[in-house]
Amino acid sequence: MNAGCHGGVARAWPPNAPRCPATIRARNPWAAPYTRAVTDPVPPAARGRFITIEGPEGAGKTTQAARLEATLRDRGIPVRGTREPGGTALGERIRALLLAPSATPIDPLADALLFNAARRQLVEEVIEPSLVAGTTVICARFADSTRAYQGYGGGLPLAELEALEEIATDGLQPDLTLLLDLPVEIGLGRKAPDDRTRFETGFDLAFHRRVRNGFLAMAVAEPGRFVVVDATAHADAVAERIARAVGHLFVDDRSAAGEPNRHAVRIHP
Ligand code: ATM
Repeated sequence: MNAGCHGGVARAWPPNAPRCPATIRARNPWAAPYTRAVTDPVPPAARGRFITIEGPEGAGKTTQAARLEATLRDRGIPVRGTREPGGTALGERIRALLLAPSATPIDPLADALLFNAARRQLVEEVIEPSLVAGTTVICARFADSTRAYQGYGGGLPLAELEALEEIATDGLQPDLTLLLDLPVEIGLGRKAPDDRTRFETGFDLAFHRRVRNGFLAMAVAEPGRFVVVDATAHADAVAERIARAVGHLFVDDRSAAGEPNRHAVRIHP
């Protein structure tokens, strides 16, 4: 036995397991250390973490997603940022269709189907391959947005939306969802007039309040997945809160695996 590319504790590995690419450790610092001979079968990269950022309009999701991505990258964590709707060539085209003002009202189920079509392509093309390769994915909006907007906001039955979501995502769930919460009047007030989409021009305040309350209801229902962050705070304070929550995600993971918490220090934004 020699240390190979992974110094640390020796451990048995199944004989037919795939070989470890030499770059695994460099690409994924969370990959478990172990000792092996160069000919030993080695584990695939640990799966990346899937983090989503949700919330009403004007909560600062794009800014905070970019800050978190930079923070994790600085810590040596392989990370990929993306967004919904969008993130793929098809998704960006669907996004343009969805956000453009419409002369006639668009049925909430038509909206939900289009959001899920974009989601399907994003999961298949970007999210799942990244996670499998050991890359953490940060996605600004995901399936909770469909529940909030088309479900709580638009009145579609949640069970119907969950069935669509299951088909579109193959049951993929975020490891952590950061809900950037703020009163809708403040969020909508932050939007520049030339940045308003169909969702600001075509839906009233009551709709956006139902959306916000929907997000909060989901957070209450799934406290293990959601962390609610006060998005009225200064952007630096929001980033600090997010970094704390994300740090816990990695620390808990390492601890659960019985691994030394090499990265169990605070992740500074
Ligand atoms: P962003 O501008 O936050 O990227 O989102 C575009 C809009 O799409 C957003 N509008 N507002 N207000 C919320 C809306 N949306 C849905 O209605 N359902 C969804 O599933 C998603 C992902 C977004």
